[in-house]
Amino acid sequence: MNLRPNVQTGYSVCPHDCPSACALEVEVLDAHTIGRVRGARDQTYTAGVVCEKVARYAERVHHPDRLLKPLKRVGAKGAGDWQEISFDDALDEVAEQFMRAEEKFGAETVWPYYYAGTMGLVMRDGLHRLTHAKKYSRMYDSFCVTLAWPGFMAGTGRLYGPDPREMALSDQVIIWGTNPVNTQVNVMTHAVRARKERGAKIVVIDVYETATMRQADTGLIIRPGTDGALACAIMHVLFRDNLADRAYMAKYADCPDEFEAHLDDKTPEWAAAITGLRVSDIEQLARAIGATKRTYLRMGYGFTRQRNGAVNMHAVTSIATVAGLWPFEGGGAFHSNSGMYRWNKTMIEGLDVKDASVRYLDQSRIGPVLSGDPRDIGDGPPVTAMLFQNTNPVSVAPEQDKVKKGFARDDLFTCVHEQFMTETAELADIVLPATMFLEHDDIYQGGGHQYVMFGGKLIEAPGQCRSNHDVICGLAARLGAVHPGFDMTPRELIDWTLTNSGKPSLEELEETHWVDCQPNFDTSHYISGFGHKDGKYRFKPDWHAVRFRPDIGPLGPVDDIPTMPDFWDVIENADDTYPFRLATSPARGFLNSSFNETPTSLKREGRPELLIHPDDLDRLGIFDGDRVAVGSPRGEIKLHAKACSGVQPGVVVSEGIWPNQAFSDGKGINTLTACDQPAPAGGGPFHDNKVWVRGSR
Ligand SMILES: Nc1nc2c(c(=O)[nH]1)N[C@H]1C(S)=C(S)[C@@H](COP(=O)(O)OP(=O)(O)OC[C@H]3O[C@@H](n4cnc5c(=O)[nH]c(N)nc54)[C@H](O)[C@@H]3O)O[C@H]1N2
Ligand SMILES: Nc1nc2c(c(=O)[nH]1)N[C@H]1C(S)=C(S)[C@@H](COP(=O)(O)OP(=O)(O)OC[C@H]3O[C@@H](n4cnc5c(=O)[nH]c(N)nc54)[C@H](O)[C@@H]3O)O[C@H]1N2
Ligand code: SF4
Ligand SMILES: [Mo]
Repeated sequence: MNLRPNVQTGYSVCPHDCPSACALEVEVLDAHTIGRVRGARDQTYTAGVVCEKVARYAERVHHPDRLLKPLKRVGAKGAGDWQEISFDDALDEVAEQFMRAEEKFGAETVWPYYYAGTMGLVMRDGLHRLTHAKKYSRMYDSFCVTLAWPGFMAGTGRLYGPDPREMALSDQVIIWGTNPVNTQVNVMTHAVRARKERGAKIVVIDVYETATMRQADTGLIIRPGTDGALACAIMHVLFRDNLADRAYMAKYADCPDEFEAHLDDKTPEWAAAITGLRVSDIEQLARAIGATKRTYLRMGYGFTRQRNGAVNMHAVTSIATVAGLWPFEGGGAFHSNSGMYRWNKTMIEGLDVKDASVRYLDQSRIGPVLSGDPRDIGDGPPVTAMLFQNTNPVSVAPEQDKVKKGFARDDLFTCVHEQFMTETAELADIVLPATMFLEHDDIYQGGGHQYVMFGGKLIEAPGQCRSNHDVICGLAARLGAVHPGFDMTPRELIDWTLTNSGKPSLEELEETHWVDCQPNFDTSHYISGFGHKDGKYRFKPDWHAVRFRPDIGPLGPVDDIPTMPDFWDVIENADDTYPFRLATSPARGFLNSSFNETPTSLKREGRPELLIHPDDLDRLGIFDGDRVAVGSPRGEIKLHAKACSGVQPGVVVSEGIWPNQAFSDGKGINTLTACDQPAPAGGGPFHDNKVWVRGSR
């Protein structure tokens, strides 16, 4: 989209939970209003491109349903009866309820709960400061990355990789278990550039024919949770056909001979039976990798949202070591650059007042936690008071039946700080209106790229909206929480954090808008060694040592993890009662539960649907468009069937996190998903569900 030359523009950053973290140029029409939004052209990763939903951000900022005033519940929970109150009265009320809860049960009864609705460091992570200063229960942030990151780091010892812009210099880009056309559009910019300029091939591996796969040269539709088998068979062929880079491994890997022997029976035939792929497709992909040093494995989160997800991530990453791809420009394996920024977050998060003896509760297990599950609560106090920022668990958290039951508890007080009346806000006692990113200052980092960026306040907030920082500081003052961070402005916090993390000052960053933090070529490509002490890649990781948070875990059946890459069969396999496997993949128009309020997104997505193979429809006597019931061991929902030949029989896919209310019975997709803390660090196995499907009136 072109910006109009006669309109003032400002620089900003997309704050949403997306690895692309796009640098933005925003038309500022007046002190309260924005116009068009476009990707910043001079930021070399964004390169002028943003997704559709953010190009239309005016729809969200100026949405008629934005929360503008604090509200206090007057009727029953969830009945929708609210009374307007002043912001100060609302904060007084929250503080009083927190103090009362603390008096009764101790500080750990209060559980501040947040996530990445904004990725700004100050507004996302500031809630920790209140948690630590007050010794409230800590939250273990397991929704998203805890299966993926440990899997990558198990092998490499670090969480970063070859410069993502090098995808454009690659001869083969393998987009593995991510759907960037939907979820991080800029991957496509660089992958497609490689195809245009170098004739590179694009390969996509997913459980159904995604929009990304439709743009690929080769698409492999795999059974959910079986990527470890595919990776092993690829590496088997590399060894078998002398395409493995033995010289590279001799220098850079821990146990190549042992690994070769381990892979001996992991044949393409073996993997074909597990993955549902053709032997010839596996052989062909393996040979293409063996013949192409400039192969860039771009690994997403999607294929790790399985109970064996960390093992699968490690297995796929290992391909780059067996084939010796790492040293080459445009080659190697990339998942995230999140580990390279080396922030000092003491001031933002209050790390200096953190007490390691305070319990943590697992974000994904909010349902069981609120049900008082002894596995989570143990001998500790029940959770009776909560504050939510940047997250909408009453849509996005697994085991929704338990989540909703928990929120309905009369002895639970909740304050939700939000931009919209989400399903979580609907069940709150106090709702506070929040600013959007264009209305406050923050800094952001790329996960899928390498920039740190400043997004300054460009317009005034509407109504009484306050930033997360304002709310946290307002509560801290009332609760007697002490930390210098509560007395700083967001700009001061940003400047402190930048300068204490070896980055340019805020003043400099405002001038340049962004700073490139990619480590040098030899470091990014692990030429100067992998992140482990001996500098070697681990085919045989110490899974006990692989943590997401150093003070938490390991979790799950870590001792059962196979010692080397394998198909680890701990997924929720289909059986007679639950004959299908369900993945709950992202919708293009929504971002998690965000944007499910904007008109163009709603129009694009239509209604909740279940993609199912036509043969399965026939077998079940169901027609395209029929209403169907779907059940997992956790619960049952109703939505509409959509015939899809781009999925294996026996596998079903439902795109998007719609509100529960968008489904016929008021039960959304996460009614079906689970939270049983897979090894080694927990996490949401959102795409790993066994289900039955039946016709339904
Ligand atoms: N439009 C849009 N953008 C988003 C989001 C969104 O909801 N909508 N969510 C944002 C967030 S929070 C995140 S973390 C990122 C995540 O973005 P991604 O890394 O892309 O991860 P997912 O969105 O979980 O899933 C990606 C793909 O993995 C596929 N998949 C599921 N199981 C398997 C499997 O076992 N093997 C393989 N090979 N593929 C599998 C899914 O079908 C899906 O197409 O995207 C962000 N961007
Ligand atoms: N079925 C299924 N469920 C999933 C997933 C899946 O693939 N399938 N993906 C999972 C993943 S990866 C993730 S990350 C989670 C994400 O789930 P959520 O954490 O709920 O993610 P978002 O929808 O990105 O953001 C939540 C809310 O943050 C609010 N918000 C944004 N900015 C601010 C701010 O500055 N202040 C305040 N106070 N609020 C703000 C938005 O209005 C939005 O309602 O969902 C998980 N749930
Ligand atoms: S692609 Fe991701 S980071 Fe970029 S504008 Fe869209 S949601 Fe934001
Ligand atoms: Mo996520």
